[in-house]
Amino acid sequence: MESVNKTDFKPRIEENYLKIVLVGDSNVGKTTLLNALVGSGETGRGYSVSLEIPIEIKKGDKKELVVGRIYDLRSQRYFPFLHSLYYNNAKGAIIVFDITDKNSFKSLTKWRDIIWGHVGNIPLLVCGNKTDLKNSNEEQVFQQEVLALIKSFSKNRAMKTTYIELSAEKRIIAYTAEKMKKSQLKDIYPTIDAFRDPFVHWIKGLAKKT
Ligand SMILES: Nc1nc2c(ncn2[C@@H]2O[C@H](COP(=O)(O)OP(=O)(O)OP(=O)(O)O)[C@@H](O)[C@H]2O)c(=O)[nH]1
Ligand SMILES: [Mg+2]
Repeated sequence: MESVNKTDFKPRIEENYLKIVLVGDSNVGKTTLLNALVGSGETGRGYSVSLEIPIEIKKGDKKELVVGRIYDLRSQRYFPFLHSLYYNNAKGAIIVFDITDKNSFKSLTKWRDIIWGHVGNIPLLVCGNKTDLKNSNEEQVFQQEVLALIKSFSKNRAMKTTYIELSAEKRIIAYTAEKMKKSQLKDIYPTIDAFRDPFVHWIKGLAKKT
């Protein structure tokens, strides 16, 4: 008896896109981060490029396919006038700074204000990049400073601001503020999938919230 249409019994899958904007001062490594999440190669051409990270989440008894789409402006310094369009409809934002560049750390508050000014208080993921240069640079930003600032960002917010310290160039995750499984707490993530893990985790949180 194969007459029943089996697809009727599959869980309903809905496709949603979550727009995530990537911001931060020039030269902090935003494009390098996007490329690291892709694994290799080009993410596209034009003034803005995007990367899609599909994830599956459960809402009640229903499964949903959610696609996190991370946008990067190519050399944003040339396109400041695009900002309003760029932020339109964003559901989350990744703010990158360079742990060896204090000014880029000081800019975090500016970026938060720009984002929240355009689209309201969407969740933020802060990335401290270039952790591979930590030991060779005395000007570095200390983790306690970052965590204190992030805590202040998280006050009275539905979703806490998260912190990840990483090297986009070497594809290393050095620290995540989120509690993760023990197997994921190694200093060096050997594969692309593992490098993506904390990002996927954050996007899942975003998807559940929206
Ligand atoms: N050592 C080290 N260098 C990095 C890392 N990530 C990026 N860089 C370098 O930093 C420079 C800037 O990187 P980009 O990814 O172009 O920076 P961006 O934020 O996209 O810059 P704009 O597009 O101009 O805003 C490049 O020379 C990268 O090779 C990292 O994790 N470690
Ligand atoms: Mg760039």
